[in-house]
Amino acid sequence: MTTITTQVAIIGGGPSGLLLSQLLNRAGVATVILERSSRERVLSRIRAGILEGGTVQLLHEAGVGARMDAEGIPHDGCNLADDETMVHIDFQALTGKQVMVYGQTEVTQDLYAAQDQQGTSILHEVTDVVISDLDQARSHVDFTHQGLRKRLECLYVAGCDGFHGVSRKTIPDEKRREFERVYPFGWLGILSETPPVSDELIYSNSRRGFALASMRNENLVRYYVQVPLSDKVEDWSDQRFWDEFARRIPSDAAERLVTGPSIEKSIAPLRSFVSEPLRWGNLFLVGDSAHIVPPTGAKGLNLAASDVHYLHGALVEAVMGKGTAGIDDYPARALARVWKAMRFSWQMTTMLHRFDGEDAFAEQMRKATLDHLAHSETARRDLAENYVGLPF
Ligand code: RFL
Ligand code: PHB
Repeated sequence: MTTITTQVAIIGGGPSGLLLSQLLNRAGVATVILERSSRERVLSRIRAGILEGGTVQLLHEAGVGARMDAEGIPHDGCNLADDETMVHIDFQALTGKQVMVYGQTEVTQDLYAAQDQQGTSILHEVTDVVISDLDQARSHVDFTHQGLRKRLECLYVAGCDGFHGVSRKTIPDEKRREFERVYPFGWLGILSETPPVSDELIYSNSRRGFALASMRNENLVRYYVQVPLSDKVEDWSDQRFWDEFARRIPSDAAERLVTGPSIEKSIAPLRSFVSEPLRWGNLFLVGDSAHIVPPTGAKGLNLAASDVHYLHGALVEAVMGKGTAGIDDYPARALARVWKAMRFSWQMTTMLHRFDGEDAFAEQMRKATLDHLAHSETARRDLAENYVGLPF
């Protein structure tokens, strides 16, 4: 069996794995990335759109900020609405901070380009990954690539393989504690080459259910509607989507709505999930492999970035023989931030969605929350502080 030696083996070539690898390489640490899908498939997934300031800064640190600076759109605020009210959350005035509209696809593409330049070995379409010897000085990752069984020998393993990956499951069941909330609805999202209905995002809690108007650039929109989990993409023609979306956003926005063919359409279930511990011997879980948030707070990709922030410097120190204090602290530092983003994402989800079978009390609570936001600068500042991202 071929054995490849490296310092840090990275399972998963999504944003977490690529960003961690890029930062480690720039600090002189060698990595190999194992990715289950082809590069084209990774780049075809349409996901996050909003980057916190801390994420933007970390991408600069990784040397991948140039295209983001040129093509990303800084946003100073967003809007929360119901059928009667629209509340503007002015991030800039309330916190002095902004967020950046720049798609996850673009971030991933920039990271692949940078990793190619570094000459990092990224093996695609890898299967049957088995992680072992995590309590030994040298750990191993066995896998199949191009029909051959191969072995990676390394000092540390980073589990960046998302919710369905193998890394988390390498930790024995009886040693893992999982916290989960599955929401009884999903988001149907479309991408369409049309101008945005509004300069800023609109999160709309209508009587017909939630809708979100987001964007990627001045001629590319990303719009979502809340749908029952039983719905299939095939149930939603473009016409049905546009009709429903127009009825769920504030009427003045609906009047400005420009429709067109969708170029992508998909349904994502909503879930809150945390798995502890984040460390098992020489294995560290990063990003969606350890935690999932519902997208209502735009936090998933940003949490992946904050995990990478905490871990990369700590791994550099450990690999360079400068001590293990950093990697020992990683789980506690990362989780403290993760749980606060969990709380915010859960609160935004509860505030903005209709739950099947809910009573009139739940509806009044949502109305009162929005009314409170409309009249209290303190409440708006609290929301803004969380939305732009708590400090790393
Ligand atoms: P990923 O992106 O899932 O990447 C994991 C990679 O690992 C590979 N993999 C394996 N490789 C080798 N061996 C195995 N056994 C493997 N199993 C899996 C996979 O092929 C994949 O390439 O996790 P990562 O890198 O941690 O990144 C996390 C983010 O992708 C995720 O948190 C965000 O997309 C969440 N999210 C949002 N986050 C934000 O910060 N802002 C947003 O506005 C936002 N909007 C969203 C979102 C997620 C959404 N969906 C579809 C869940 C909107 C949506 C609709
Ligand atoms: C997106 O643009 O895809 C997006 C924006 C904000 C969210 C979720 C998704 O909260």
